[in-house]
Amino acid sequence: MAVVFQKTRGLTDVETHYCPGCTHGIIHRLVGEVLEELGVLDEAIGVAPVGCSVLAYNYFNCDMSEAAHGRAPAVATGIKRLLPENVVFTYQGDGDLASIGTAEIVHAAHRSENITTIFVNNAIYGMTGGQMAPTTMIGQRTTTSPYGRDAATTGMPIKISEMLAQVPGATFVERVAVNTPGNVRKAKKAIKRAFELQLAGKGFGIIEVLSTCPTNWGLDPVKALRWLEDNLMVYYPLGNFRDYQEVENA
Ligand SMILES: Cc1ncc(C[n+]2csc(CCOP(=O)(O)OP(=O)(O)O)c2C)c(N)n1
Ligand code: SF4
Repeated sequence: MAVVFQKTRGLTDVETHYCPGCTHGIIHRLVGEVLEELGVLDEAIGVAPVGCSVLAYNYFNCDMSEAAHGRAPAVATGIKRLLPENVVFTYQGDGDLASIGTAEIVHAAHRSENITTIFVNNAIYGMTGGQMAPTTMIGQRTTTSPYGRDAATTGMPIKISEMLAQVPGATFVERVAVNTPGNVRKAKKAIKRAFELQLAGKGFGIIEVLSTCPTNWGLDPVKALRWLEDNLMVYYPLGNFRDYQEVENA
């Protein structure tokens, strides 16, 4: 019988620990599929963050390293410089990348390290119990903003993609979401493009993926997808902010 669908070889057979309805799993699968389709699973080295995806090193079917909180781009820099023929990526949450790791990601982009970053923005610190992140929405209730995030005391949510699109060394910047089948397909396309650019030696690429955290948002999985669409996608518009061709023609 013809096989019409099978799980990607890019992921191991380990059952993930993610909560029901959490979209970390979809993003893992897209990265795994892309690595498999590009035929680079044997050359790929991922760097796992601190956060809910800390165990990503058990799930991706390639070599993996763990980095201290926020330091994945620095660890990936070392790996890629030592092993330039390998395909190196970081997988980081918004607490990891946009809070404690802000310096690392900005400088990795500035240096145009030839690495790919998968940035999972779920607008909250998931693993540690739902604290406010720099990406939390204004008015969003979290365990550390029980009355809702207040711009007067915490500023506005940080727009990482828009910020990095200003950095000359960032050669690919795109924001995607995984809330509908159509958007999942677009997300995969963006992830593939970023890895292709790395293979061509074109420098730093980042894909920001708007993701859900039903557990800490206090919503069921379907309502979480709606909340993502009605809130995150409004403040964080989807789209490509930078592609290598523009950089080349600038
Ligand atoms: C230096 C340091 N500070 C704080 C922590 C605690 N900590 C672990 S995970 C985490 C939040 C992770 O949130 P995010 O990156 O958004 O990932 P998510 O869990 O939502 O996927 C924090 C604050 C830590 N481990 N190390
Ligand atoms: S706490 Fe949130 S981000 Fe973490 S696995 Fe559960 S739903 Fe996903």
